[in-house]
This record gives sequence, C-alpha cells and structure tokens, in this order.
Amino acid sequence: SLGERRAKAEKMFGLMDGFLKNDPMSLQKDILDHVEYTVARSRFNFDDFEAFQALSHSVRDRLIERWHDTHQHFKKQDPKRLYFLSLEFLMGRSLSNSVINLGIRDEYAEALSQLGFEYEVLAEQEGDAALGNGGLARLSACQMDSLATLDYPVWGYGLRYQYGLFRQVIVDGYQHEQPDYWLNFGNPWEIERIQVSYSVKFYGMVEEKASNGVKYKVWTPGETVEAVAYDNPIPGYGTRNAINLRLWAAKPSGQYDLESYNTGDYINAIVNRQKAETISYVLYPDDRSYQGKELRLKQQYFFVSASVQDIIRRFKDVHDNFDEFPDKVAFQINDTHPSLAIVEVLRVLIDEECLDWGKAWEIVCRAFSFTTHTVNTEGLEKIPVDLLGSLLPRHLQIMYDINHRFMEDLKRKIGQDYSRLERMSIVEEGIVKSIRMANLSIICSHTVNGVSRVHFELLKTRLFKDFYDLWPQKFQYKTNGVTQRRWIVVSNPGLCSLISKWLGTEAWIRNVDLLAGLREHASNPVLQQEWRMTKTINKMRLADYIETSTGVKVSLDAMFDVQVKRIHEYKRQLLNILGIIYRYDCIKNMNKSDRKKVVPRVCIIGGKAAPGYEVAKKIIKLCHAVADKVNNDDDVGDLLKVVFIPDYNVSVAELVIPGSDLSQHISTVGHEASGTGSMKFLMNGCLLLATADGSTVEIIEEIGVENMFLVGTKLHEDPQSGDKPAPGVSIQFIRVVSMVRNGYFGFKEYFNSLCDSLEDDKDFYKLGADFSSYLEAQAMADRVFVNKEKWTCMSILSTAGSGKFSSDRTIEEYAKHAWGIEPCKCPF
Ligand code: GL2
Repeated sequence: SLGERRAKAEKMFGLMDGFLKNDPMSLQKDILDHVEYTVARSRFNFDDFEAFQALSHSVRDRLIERWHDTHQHFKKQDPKRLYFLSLEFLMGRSLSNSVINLGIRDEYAEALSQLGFEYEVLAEQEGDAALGNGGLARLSACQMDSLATLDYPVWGYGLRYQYGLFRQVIVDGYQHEQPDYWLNFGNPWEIERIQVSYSVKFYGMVEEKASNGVKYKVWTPGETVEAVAYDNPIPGYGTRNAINLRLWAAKPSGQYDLESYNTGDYINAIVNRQKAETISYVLYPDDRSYQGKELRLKQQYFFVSASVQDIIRRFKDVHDNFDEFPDKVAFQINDTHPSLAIVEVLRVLIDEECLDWGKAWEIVCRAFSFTTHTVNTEGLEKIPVDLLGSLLPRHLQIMYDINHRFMEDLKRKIGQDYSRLERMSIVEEGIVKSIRMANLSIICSHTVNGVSRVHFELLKTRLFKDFYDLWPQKFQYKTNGVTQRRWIVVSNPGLCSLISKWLGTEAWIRNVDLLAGLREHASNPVLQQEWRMTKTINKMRLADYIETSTGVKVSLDAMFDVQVKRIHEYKRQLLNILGIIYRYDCIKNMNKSDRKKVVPRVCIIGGKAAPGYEVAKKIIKLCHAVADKVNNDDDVGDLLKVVFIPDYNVSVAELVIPGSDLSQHISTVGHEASGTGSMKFLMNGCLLLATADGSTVEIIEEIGVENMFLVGTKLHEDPQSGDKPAPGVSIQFIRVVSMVRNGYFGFKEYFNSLCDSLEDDKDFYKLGADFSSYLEAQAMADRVFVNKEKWTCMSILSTAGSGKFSSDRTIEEYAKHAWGIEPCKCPF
C-alpha cells in the first residue's frame, strides 16, 4: 500500500515529502503550476500546445521521482549493471507511454477534463523522437521498455541528434526529404546535465615513451570536443523502476586554443569552435549501407568515448580493482556501430589505468556481448584504415595489436590456411584497406547474437561460418520481440480492454504469454462480435487519417491491406505494387456481375527510402502513379483504392497497425534478419501475408500456418535453398511488368530501369519467381475475408499466439544467457 511504501521510503532515504500525489486534484494543481512557472503562460489563458507542455512537465516530475529512487537503489545494491550501447533509438512519443507505465493515465484524463481539455487531443500535440532509422532502432526502444519493466539495472547510451530521421514529403508522387529539427519546440522528456560532461579526443599523434624501463603510449589529440549528457527517464510498467537513457550532445570544448584568439581573428575562432557541435547534429538516414564517412566515424567514437568514461567513472566510484569489472559491468553492442567501445575500453585500461595487455584483454572479453542485425556481407560495416589512422591513431594501433595476436593464435589452431586466415582477419586488404568491425566485435565478445533462428542459421553457415567453426559456443540467438505496452496498451486501447475483459485480468501486460488464454474463446460469437467492433473503430480512425493525409476516401467495408516499413528492394514493395496492378487489371477486364464478387481492398503502403537510394525512390513514385490511375477510375470505385501514407514513423504506426486487416511481410527469403513489424501486427490481430523469412518462421510455428497466408511453398529451413534456380515466371507477371514498361501508368522512361531489374536474369530478389504464389496467397486472403467468422477466429488466434514475440522474453534471454544480470527492483 502507499502508506507502507511511504514508511519504507522514509526509513530508507528520508523521502517523506518527496512523493508527488496522483489524485486528479493534485494533478490539476501541478499542471496549472507548470503552465504558470514552466511554460510561463497565464493559468487562465493557455492553448492546447501549452497545456501539452505543462502536462508533460508534470508527468516528467513523476518520472524523475521514480528515476531518482531507482538510481539510489541501484547505487545501494551495486548489482552488475548492463550498459546498452546503440547509435539509434526510435522512441516516438513519450507522453502516453509514460502515463500508462506510471499507471496514472485515467487520473490525468480526469484532471484535464476538469480543466476543459481532452487528454487525447493534447497527446496529439507531441512530435516523434526519431533518433533512428527503422527496425534496429525501434528494437532498442522496445528493449528499453522491457528492461525497465523487468527491473534490470541498466543504462542506455546513445547520441542526441538535433536532426532526427528526415521528414518525408511527397511532391507529385516523388519523395523529398526535409530536416526533422525535432527540438524546435523543446523536449520536455530530457534532463540536461551540464555538469556531466567529458572531453572526447580526436586526431593528433601517438608517441612511445618509457619510464623506469616500462614503455607506454601517449596520445596527444589534435582536437577535443565536449560531450554533454542529456538524461531521458524510461519508466517500467507496474514497477517503481525507471531507468536512464543517456544521450550525448557535442559542445565546443572548454579548452580554448589561445593561439587563434590571440591572432586577432576573434570571430573566426568562435565560429570554428562552434563547428564541434556538428558531430551530434544529424542522424545518418541509411539503414543498411555504410559509406566510410568521417563524420559518421566521429559520431561513433564520440558517443562511445563519452559513455565509456561515464561507465568507468561509475565503476571507480565504488571499486578500486579492475578484476571486479566484468562482474559489475556488462556491455551490449547493438550492431557494430558502437564496436569502437571495445577498443576504447582496452585503451583506457592499458594507457590510462596502466593494466598490462593480458589483464585488459581478459576483462574486455568477459564484458562485451554483440548482436548483429545483418544477413549479408555487404551490409557489414568496414572502416577505411586511413580514416581510422587519422581520426583515432591510438585505436588503430590497438586494432592491429588485437589482430596480430588473434592471427598468431589462429595459425596455431588452423595451420596455414591463408584464405581462411584472410577472411577472419580484422584487416581487409584491398584497394581500400579497411577494418572489419564485425570481425573485431566477434573476436572480442563473449557472445555473438543473432536476432531470429533463421538468422542464427545464416550466421553459422554463411556470414560468420569461419568464426562459428572456431568458437561455436559464442554463437546464440534471441529472437527479437516488441513491447506489448506500446503496441497494444498505448496504441490500441480498445483491444487492450477487450483482452483484459476476456482474460479476466490485466496481468498479460506484464506476462504476455497469458494472451494464449484467448485461444479458447476464439470461436465465441460474442467475443468475435466485440473483436470486429474494436477493429472497425480502429479502421475508422485510420480512414480519417488517410483522408486527411492523402485526400483519398476509403470504405470501411474494404479489407485494409497494409505494407509499412522502410522501402527496400529486398522487402519487395514492388511485388506488392505489381500485385495491385494485377488486381486492377482483373477488375477492368470483368463484366459488371463479376465485379460484384470482388472483395474490396484498400492497399496501403508507407515507408521512407534512404535519400540516396534511387531504386527505392522509384518504387515510391510507382506506387503513386498506380494510385493515381486506380483511384480515379470509375470502373473500379471502392473495389480498389491505393494509398501511400507519407512520412511513416512510430506515431503513424500506432495508428496504422491497429486499423489493419492484413499485413504484408514479403521479403525475399534469406534477406530479413528478423523483422519486427510483423510482431506488432500479429499482436493487434492483423492477419499476416508473409514469406517464411526471418522471424516469420517462428511466428508460423506459434500460430500455425493455417492462420496466415504463406507466400512461397515451404518454410525456410535450408539456407542454401536461396541459391536454387528460380521457377519460370508466369504470364501474369510478364503482363503486369509490361503494363508499367509501356507507360500504362505514365512516366515510361522513369520506370524503365525498374522494369529492367525484373528481367529474368536480373531479378535478384525473385519477384518473378514468387509472383504466382503471391497472387495465390492474396486470393486466399480474399476468400477468407468474406467469411467473417473464420477471419475473426484467425485474427483472435494471431493475437493469442503472439506471446513469444514480446521483447520481455527477448530481454529475459539476454539477461540469462548473455549479460548475466539480475533484476534489481526498487522496493517501494
Ligand atoms: C535490421 C534488420 O534488417 C531487421 O530484419 C531486424 O528485425 C532489425 C532488428 O534486429 O535489424 N537490421 C538493420 O540494419 N535494420 C534493421 O531493421 N535497419
């Protein structure tokens, strides 16, 4: 009870007066105080946005309270902590997630309504924090929610980009990119910590010195930049724990270059100093390619160096012997973007803490766990040696040292197999000599994690086969998951209440396996009726959004068929569009009575293309060209509508996913490491139309292949099967491609290269080979959709079978099998 908690708190920390009250009256007072003293508006005159700001600050106060208590508790207990390093976190909005996790949403809604405001309206005022690109970044955000909810002692570390992922604007069907200056209106969720800052060094030179016969290295930097901490409390659900996500911003260093000031060029001296800030300015918008850019490398080292200094400082506050370091510190490296942390820890231990190589090496190898999110070698990050040598000269030396020892050791184990030695080396020789960050990460980590079972198989048999053969025990996988708090409770309140009603408990919000309890009710007509009603309400919301964002009016009776994700050739949005063209062509060629039998569809596509990714941008344009033709064709009417939702992001996903009937995950088998969008749709009772790629294979095992629409004939069990010759392409495929080629949708020249890429021998992503199977799966979806009972039953079974795909399960697996951390729950 609250009384007991307070008594305990008073005893522990003397916090008796520290608790904020959460009844609607107190909340009202708090909001009004923030209107007056934080937002500086009159309490008698403030608009929705100002109300949102005050509301957020009031919520933030409550977050801070828990966050302080949690950190006090962590400090007192001194458990082994996890440090989760990721260059990207796609958090989206924070308000609703926070009030729900704090358990005070209804109280706030009531407080606001008494003040004449509507909670939902204010929540819409919030912009997205889009400090990431796609799946990898959203996964980090979901995992932070689970880490907090499961009471793990964790810190997240990342970069505070001033410009998040670009805003996608569509002009005449073409994607244009606009900067996302998301901090324009302030960010109530962060706490600036000007006193927590570290100097990060770049460039310069390394000298060898000796003292008493002991040689050591001294790195004299050529540039120093200050990293300032911005803390973002992350509340758990159903617990007092709130963990910290610390994001670093670059500021000019306090150490002035007196020389340039004294030469009289005062203005230029200041302007040059200010350039330091550019390091954390902007997020790189490519999610799967690496270009070896200096600024990108600077970003990586900047965030890694500041984080490592912070982590070692925290360790040394309590411990004076580095032998204890791996028992107190676990590092998680989210893909190779933060892998410089490995080298940085080695550097600090050797050069600054004066440990010998052997000791430092042992510590590092016990501390780091690495997750790769990639399936192909081209996607692996490589950094040109010249770039590294100039920006981080000491780190390059250490990498060479690691590699030398590793190679010597390997030669002893495998002999003179030079081609294998070459493949496993950290250094790639070639026109551009580079450092292979994945090899470095594998060699220095105790665990290498894949993100789904299929991904694990690919790692073992293809991508990292040489390493797997050497160290099979290092390799594991933890199938990705998503948080049901964000993806059901926050974004689909109707479904959330319905589930709780039928399960008789809200416990599934923390223990999502309980969703399986819905199975026994799947055919119950009462649940089915309520289930459909909930879906219709969500479809209405989505239809409104479609109309305001695209101008297209859609019918609620139609099947909402959705593919939202980053635009990539391997994700095959083009296959979807060709399928739409086929459907359109069929409708056009039907007589009136046959048209009556067509199941109406709204085909919804959304997603961003990396700014330099020409093919992806053409796919977006094709989608618009097809939409223009189809949506304005009176023969078709409501039987088919095509919409491209612009600027797909987390908050748009929260609207789109609950309102979908069918969702497509049709990547070419062997190309999607996991995929996490499918899990969000599954939880929301959307039926999947999918290939057996990535984690879909495990989804099929959970829900049964009869409860989804499989594209392609068999499960992806044999990773080599991707190399088999493709079956011949169908006449339908040839026809739809030729429609595009012949200019049926206009822009003939512009689409030429897209059509060329679908020619038999060039069809790398196998659209032609899978087209017939794709159409069959779509036809099956139509047949089932008209059978409302069957469709609803499959929908309920999808939600019921989604338990495995919670990030809570993923995090428990990491905690146990990779990080070795235990929960550390705040006692009140
Ligand atoms: C990705 C994979 O492509 C995707 O399949 C996976 O689900 C996520 C999270 O593990 O990681 N890798 C990657 O670089 N991005 C991804 O989404 N951007």
